[in-house]
Amino acid sequence: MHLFRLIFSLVTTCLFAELTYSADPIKRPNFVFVVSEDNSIHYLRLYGNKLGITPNIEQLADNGLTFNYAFSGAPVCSVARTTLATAMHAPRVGFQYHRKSALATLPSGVKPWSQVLRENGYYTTNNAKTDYNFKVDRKKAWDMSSNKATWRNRPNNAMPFFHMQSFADSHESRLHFPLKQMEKSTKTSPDDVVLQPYFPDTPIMRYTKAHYYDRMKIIDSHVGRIISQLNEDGILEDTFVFYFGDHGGVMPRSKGYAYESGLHIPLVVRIPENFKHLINHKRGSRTNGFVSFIDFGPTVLNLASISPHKELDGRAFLGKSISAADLAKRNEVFGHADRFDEKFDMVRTYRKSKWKYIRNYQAYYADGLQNNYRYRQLAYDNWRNLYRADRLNPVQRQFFERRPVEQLFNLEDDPHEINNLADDPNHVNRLTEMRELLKNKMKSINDLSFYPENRMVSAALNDGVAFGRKHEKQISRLSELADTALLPFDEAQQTLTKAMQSQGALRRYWALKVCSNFGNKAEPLVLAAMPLLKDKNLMVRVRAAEFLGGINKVDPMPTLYDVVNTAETEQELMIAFNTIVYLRDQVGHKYDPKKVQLKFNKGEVYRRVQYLAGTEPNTNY
Ligand SMILES: [Ca+2]
Repeated sequence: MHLFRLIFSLVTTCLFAELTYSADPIKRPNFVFVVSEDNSIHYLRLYGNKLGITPNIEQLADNGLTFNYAFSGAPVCSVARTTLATAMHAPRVGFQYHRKSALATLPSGVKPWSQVLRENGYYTTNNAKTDYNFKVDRKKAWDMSSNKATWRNRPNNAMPFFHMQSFADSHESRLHFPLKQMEKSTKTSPDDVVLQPYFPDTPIMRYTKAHYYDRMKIIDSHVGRIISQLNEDGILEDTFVFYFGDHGGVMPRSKGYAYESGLHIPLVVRIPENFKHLINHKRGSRTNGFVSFIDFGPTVLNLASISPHKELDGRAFLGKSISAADLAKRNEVFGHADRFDEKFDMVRTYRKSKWKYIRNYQAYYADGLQNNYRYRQLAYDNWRNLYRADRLNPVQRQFFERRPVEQLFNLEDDPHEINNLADDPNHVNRLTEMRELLKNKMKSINDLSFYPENRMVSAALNDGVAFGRKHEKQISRLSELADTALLPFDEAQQTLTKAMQSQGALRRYWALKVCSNFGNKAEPLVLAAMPLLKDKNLMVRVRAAEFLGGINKVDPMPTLYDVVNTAETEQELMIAFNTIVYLRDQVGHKYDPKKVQLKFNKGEVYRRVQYLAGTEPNTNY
């Protein structure tokens, strides 16, 4: 009997080995992504911040390549993670809103690249966060996606794998502590932290930052544990380990904002001994080459010798045919920020080397506009209270005031993006260059944010890329109209007047947004805008009320009550309520909740309703 078992076992082992060999004749590397939530480079010693002591990540860097300039594309989870999973720019496909109010379908033939790996013989696992803004069959994208997923479950040890592991110990929610928490001391001393210059120097700010450094130490211990597991399994030197943050964060003015604090993430790639021939960098080195989340998928596919789909936006930054010198030459990156929960924005950024250009399409909304989730962090509340008490200097006040339509920063001199050079005559040429670079990028992707979210959801999400191509001219014309905000007002006036009288609702809509960007300067257009308070298109009415109420020419609320009582979709209601909060909090109009009876009152809409009624549960006190 024993002999039989032995023979059976030998036969099956040989057979199995034979099958494995024929299915996978070339040994291919494994990949592990270790992802920490919500942290920018600003919390790591590896990036020059001495309180960010993370020895395991540093050891990874000693055995790998550190990217001085890695970016997440968007400064928030679902948009960034969707960009990572698809290798496509979110506003090109229709997954730029967080959280999504509807899921986008990927263009025909495009799959999440984890699925492509899987179809090419990889065992693929995700533990566990997905947060995708597109339709996906998770059973096809991953062999396992849950908090039990691990490479250790693969059917045989010869099978190459891709494992993605997310850690939430550095997530924003970890800073949603009550005031009482500050009685407990932090490992990092609050006295030692250096606050960003736009923060008031308060005990809450200092404690929050010290506490976050402590959270990063926990992340570091998780990184160490993953490395130990790979070592125990004898596969560390067969595995590329990528450590990175899923986007920046997470003190105020980082997560949710397209500043470097929201976009500039740490990235270290450990180079395994057995595959170092694929990499043109020495272990322990650093690169200045710019890489972004769209590039991660193509990079993994390249290292696994798989060709990416031609629709993907990213390009590989490691692997055969990519030299260290070529990578170092990459110095441009595109960023975007749209709606975050119930708070709307449309910001596009372009960075080239040390120059950062920001285009605020709704510059009249202050960065600090209410977002219930953000304001659960005491530091936000603390900052806003001091603003209201008029106890801040101009740099600290900016967060709560309207923004310039365009901003230009020299990040080498001004890493915190507080000294806007867009109006500086010495930088006219640079401004023009950066403006063109961004404009070309946005045109090349047919940016779908030129449609209000309700329109995008109803018309574009079946295939955003195809929709964008079909409507390329319309998007381009809307972009030109939006850019009249960059002209002196008297040069823009005629175009805006004409657009307000256009048959096209989108032109009327954008003309009014541009007027809001001009603010009081657009007073000569008040009469032309008045009839649009009764426009047949609800969203045009919202923008008319926003412009005219924004400069105190009308009481905008009756128009807005009428809109929210008529609107039927979540997207229309979210847009209208965002305007209501802006007009109430920032401009000072009175809002009466009793005038409102909604057909839809859930999710993000409900958050606004709660906030406006003063019943938003504040967990802090
Ligand atoms: Ca996140």
